[in-house]
Amino acid sequence: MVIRNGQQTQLKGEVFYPAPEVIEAAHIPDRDRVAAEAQQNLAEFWGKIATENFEWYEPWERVLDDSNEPFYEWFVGAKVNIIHNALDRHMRTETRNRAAIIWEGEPGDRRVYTYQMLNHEVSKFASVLRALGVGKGDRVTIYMGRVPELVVAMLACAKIGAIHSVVYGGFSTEALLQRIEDSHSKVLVTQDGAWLRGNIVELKKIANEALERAGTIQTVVTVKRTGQDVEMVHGRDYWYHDLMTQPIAVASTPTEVMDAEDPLYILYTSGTTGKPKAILHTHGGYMVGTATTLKWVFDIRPDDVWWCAADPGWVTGHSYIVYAPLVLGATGFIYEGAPTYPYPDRWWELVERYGITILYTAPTAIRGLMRFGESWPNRHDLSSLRLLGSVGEPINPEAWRWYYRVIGKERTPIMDTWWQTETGMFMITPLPSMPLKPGSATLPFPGIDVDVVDDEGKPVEPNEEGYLVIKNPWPAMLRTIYGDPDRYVQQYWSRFEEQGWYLPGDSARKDEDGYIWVIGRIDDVIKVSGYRLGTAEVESALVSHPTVAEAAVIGVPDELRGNVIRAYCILRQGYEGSEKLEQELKEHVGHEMGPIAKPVSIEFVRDLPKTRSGKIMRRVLRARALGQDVGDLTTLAD
Ligand code: 6R9
Repeated sequence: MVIRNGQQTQLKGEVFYPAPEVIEAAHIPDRDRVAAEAQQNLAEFWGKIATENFEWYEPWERVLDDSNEPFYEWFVGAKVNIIHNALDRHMRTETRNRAAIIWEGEPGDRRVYTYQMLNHEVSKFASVLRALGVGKGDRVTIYMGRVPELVVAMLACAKIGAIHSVVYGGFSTEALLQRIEDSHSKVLVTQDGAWLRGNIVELKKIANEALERAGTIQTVVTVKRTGQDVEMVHGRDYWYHDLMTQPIAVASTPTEVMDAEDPLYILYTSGTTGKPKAILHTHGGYMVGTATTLKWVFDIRPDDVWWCAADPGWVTGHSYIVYAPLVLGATGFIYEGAPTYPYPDRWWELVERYGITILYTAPTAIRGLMRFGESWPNRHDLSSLRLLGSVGEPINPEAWRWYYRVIGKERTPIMDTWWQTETGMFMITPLPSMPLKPGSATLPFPGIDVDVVDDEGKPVEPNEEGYLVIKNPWPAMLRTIYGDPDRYVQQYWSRFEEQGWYLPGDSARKDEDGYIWVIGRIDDVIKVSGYRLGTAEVESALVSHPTVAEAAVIGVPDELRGNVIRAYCILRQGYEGSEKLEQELKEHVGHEMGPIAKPVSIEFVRDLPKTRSGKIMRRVLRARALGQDVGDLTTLAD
């Protein structure tokens, strides 16, 4: 039984009610009250939050400018730098001596950075970047594993007003090259290698390969991590530790005063067609949106040890490993390696050793750990945990229940947060005091107006599937696609142009209690182990092989990884499909794109189903692969 809007309501379906202690202990506002406030006056709602919780060099003239929609602007006219809030201001309080980052490497080495130490390192690297000619608005590509220097590099860019573009360390040559070229980055920050399951991922070697073909990079800074010999190009390549001991590394580097709407970073993500899109986020609104959502949803307190187990190279890491926790002055934990290395209890050992209080991860990781059974987590004292979280794809109820029972010991609510690279912050999510339904991300965050609608934009009946739409702007929203504003409008705002709604590209259901159940992507985006990939990228990697004339890929459901990729290839004349070629093509995709993009199977075909205008009908391939009815084929060409 819960009280909502002053009335007692019995929710339908499988419901988990939070224990009274959880509700009482939570330092968070009452959801219904704040949601009502936000609904009454959105600008006032965010304006009040922005005033009370953040420091601005100069105040804004307007909280929200919607005069040029969909190019919304937030905190217009304000001067700020997210680094001032994430580091500088903490130097004046006792937060200075608190651990900002507790880190453990895969081989078991450990480091702790207090806020003071992190600020010192960031300031020095910021001055190194300046000395290398990086200025406000310049792009810096960062291609690294999960090491503290990755966080330092991001923060150092932000401090001097440069725009970072982090490329996930699991990506490979072609993916890195494309992202460097598209962003016209001047400087690349990388590392010799990253540890993964006891092996070295040779990041510098991959970077060298990409740089043979990329013209814009003038300087490469390499962090020494794994220690093997790497090729350094004279006059272009420097070691991080060398630069940081030079006189150019000055600790008193000032933080650049930025406009609230100045770019903070770009992050490439996969879209419907073509090459990945550079999603642009800004200093002011992004800071307000990410820190507020983290504070309310995970109820972060000074004595917490927050572990967001995502990779910093994806948006989850940007928002909730790097920026929001630091802005809140929280202590975050980062682990470098694989969850099951060397044994399947590595994560649980870490929870115990560091007294992790909140764990935030992806369903695919939970399913992966679940496979090894309960005895591994049961060997460890997990009683420090008080909240759990999930992100990246819908969580299947079975994994939810296991996470809740085996890891959370039926004490810790699970925050299933729906959001995207584009939204920057949690959009549909419970707060710890809310009743939960396994598999549902529950209700929109206060101030977010979400609905599920049909083709015409009419709300669908309860439990019917429809388009998920967001009806109003929010502070951490993407501002544009960097370098391609038309595509920004086309991609996100054209489907329901008349209504002015944002289209996330997901389908969903809303149940009779208003709880939202996200079903999955309605476009050509595939989520493999929670990682977002585009069919077009994998297809172009396949076609870049000399034997392949044409390729189509689809995502099919997989128990462990959520989805896996299946590919269909038409070979060039003179080539025959074989097991050997299939293997070679998989390796090729791995080499070009990265291991996560490798198809599980490749079928050699003579033809692909296409519309008369030549678009591949992946829906038909998917239906066939799943043994389902292929549906309406009237648009099929042949
Ligand atoms: C944060 C992140 C975004 C897409 C999104 C949706 C899926 C993310 C989810 C979820 C169901 C959740 N997604 N969280 N689906 N429940 N809690 O994952 O960003 O990589 O841009 O992916 O991920 O399909 O549209 P991103």
